[in-house]
Amino acid sequence: MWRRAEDFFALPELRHIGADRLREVRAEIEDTGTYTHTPEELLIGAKVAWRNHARCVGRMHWRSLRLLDFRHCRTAEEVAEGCWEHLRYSTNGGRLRSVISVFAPAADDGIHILNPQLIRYAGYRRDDGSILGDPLHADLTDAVLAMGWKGRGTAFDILPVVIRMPGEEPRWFEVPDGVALEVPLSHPSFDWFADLGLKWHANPAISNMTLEIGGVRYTAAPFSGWYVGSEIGARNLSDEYRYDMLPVVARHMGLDTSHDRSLWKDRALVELTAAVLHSYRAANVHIVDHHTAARQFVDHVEREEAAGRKVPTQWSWVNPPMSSSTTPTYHREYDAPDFDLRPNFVARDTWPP
Ligand code: NRG
Repeated sequence: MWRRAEDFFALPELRHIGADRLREVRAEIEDTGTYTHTPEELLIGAKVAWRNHARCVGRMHWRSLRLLDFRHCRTAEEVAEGCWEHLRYSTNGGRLRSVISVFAPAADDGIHILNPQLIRYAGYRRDDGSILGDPLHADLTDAVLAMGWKGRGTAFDILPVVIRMPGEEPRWFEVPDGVALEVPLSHPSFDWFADLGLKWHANPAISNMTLEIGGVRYTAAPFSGWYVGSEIGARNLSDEYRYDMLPVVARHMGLDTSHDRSLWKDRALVELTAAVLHSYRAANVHIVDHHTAARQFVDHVEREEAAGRKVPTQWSWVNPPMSSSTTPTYHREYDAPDFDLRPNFVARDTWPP
């Protein structure tokens, strides 16, 4: 623990922290086996973890991260309240802000938010083997149904958040009304599009990654910025194993879906993503298109390199799922992803296993 703490305090961002504080940390580790970050150390650690994370294309904004310090929460109810506060504060009525909410670190087991994100749509298995809603969350939906949750049975039911406190059984908490902002989708020129009844949520709050700072593991540390339109249009609503909407959109567009050469998938993908960007903008919910996000990321990489820092990057993750070759992220190479670099965000196993 001391070795990891020492590495952390050696970061240039923490140069101003004096030898007194280091002695204090060392004494606390000798006494208790761990130590407590000050709010300032926690925020700097979280910002650098973001900057270090090889899969994030939004890293240009790492300096603007805000911290909600929920380390005092002791019960599952208090953790759930903290999650709702995270959603209210970071969604900010549509003017999304980059926020991380940090709960108490793990002694051994730790607090776990078992959902991959704070807002997720249920996927209900039907008798014929098909799924109503988001198939990605069919297992999670089965698990909460088995725990006594009852959904309304629509294609966009928001799942409860499942929280497991150390040594306790998991418990679910319904996301309160008004906390999860959603956007109904329409298209700038296709009048029929709104009748498809599609929508998506405003806030992509990731809740299943552990934040590691200076040897301390924050197993519950949900964070969020804002969506890139293509995450929704070119993945969530279009992947065959998600909402699989391309055939429906293409048919309404009158495209020839009988062979691939008509590029009906490509054309439907563009219009679906255009609808997402149009609808979020019309609803005053912040979102970024993949061209802008890519340009910002490449600017960030160049500025970091000029500052003498590496930018470990996973090429396949920072490139958008559509039109990649029209964005600058496609046409260059990056420092190799370095998932051992600390501080960082570390992925956890999915639940249920
Ligand atoms: N693709 C996922 C969300 C992943 C994180 N994306 C962000 N994060 N934009 C999805 O729900 O589509 N963020 O913190 O802003």
